Amino acid sequence: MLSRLRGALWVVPLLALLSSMALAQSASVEAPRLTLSYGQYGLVYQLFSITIAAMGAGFLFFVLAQPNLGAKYRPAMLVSALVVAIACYHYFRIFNSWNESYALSGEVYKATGVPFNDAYRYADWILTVPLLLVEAVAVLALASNVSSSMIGRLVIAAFVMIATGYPGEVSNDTGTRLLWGTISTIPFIYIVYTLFVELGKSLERQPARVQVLMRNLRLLLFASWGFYPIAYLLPILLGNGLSANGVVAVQVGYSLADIIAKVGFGTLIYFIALEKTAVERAETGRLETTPLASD
Ligand code: RET
Repeated sequence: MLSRLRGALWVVPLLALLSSMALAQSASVEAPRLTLSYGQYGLVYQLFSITIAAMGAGFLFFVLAQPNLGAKYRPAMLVSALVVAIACYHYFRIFNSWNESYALSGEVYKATGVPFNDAYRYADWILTVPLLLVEAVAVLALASNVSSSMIGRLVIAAFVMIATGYPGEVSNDTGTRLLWGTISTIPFIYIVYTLFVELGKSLERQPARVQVLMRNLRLLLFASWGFYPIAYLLPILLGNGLSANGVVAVQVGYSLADIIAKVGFGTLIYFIALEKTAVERAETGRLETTPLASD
């Protein structure tokens, strides 16, 4: 029953995906025609380009480095590879959408009228955040007996967080942005709190060197996840309504956070798995040599 329910869970991201696409089409048409300076436009352009490169490089690394790990840690690397592959694709779309939305006119970039599509980012999150959560819980589960029902609760919370964040993201009204942002923060706090507590608990059971890496993982997780709501708030902090600075700041914030949360997180998981593989190989080596030593 539970497994059938979990199987059906995949309908949720699909629905969320479709509704977010539909929303994007209706909402972003009303976006104000902004003018960006050469520097503002270029900063986002270069950053999107670097993000595509980072996701592509991450993909190659996760695929190629996978054989270094013990068999039980390899699926986690495949999840990392999948996450950055999905992100790489979406950043291509985001990059193209940015290019279509502004055109050089004299010394500035003027909005062309083609709306910049925020839905690519949210579509990316709706697919990658559950995968990252599954990966985080898988790392915990290898260390402690974390119940798999936790994955279900975290994934549902992630859907709610992203789906409720979207209407605020595409709104030019400060009140609407704040309202949806606040609602979205409730499941966000639930996810962050649960991961913090569980990561803390599993720390005690780790070998010393793995403990250091797990502490770094916890830090990286909170630093990167905490960045998203801050980036979301930047347009409000930088002035009323949607301003050129606000648009640039939000894209810079999300892109940097995405690189850390996807490539950085996957890389740390790799080093944790590598360390654990070494510890386990040393242990089995010892087990295998003990009978010989007593002969
Ligand atoms: C939103 C809306 C405003 C409130 C909050 C948000 C949180 C977003 C987060 C996104 C995480 C994305 C990750 C992607 C990696 O692949 C939706 C911006 C709290 C936490 C980790």
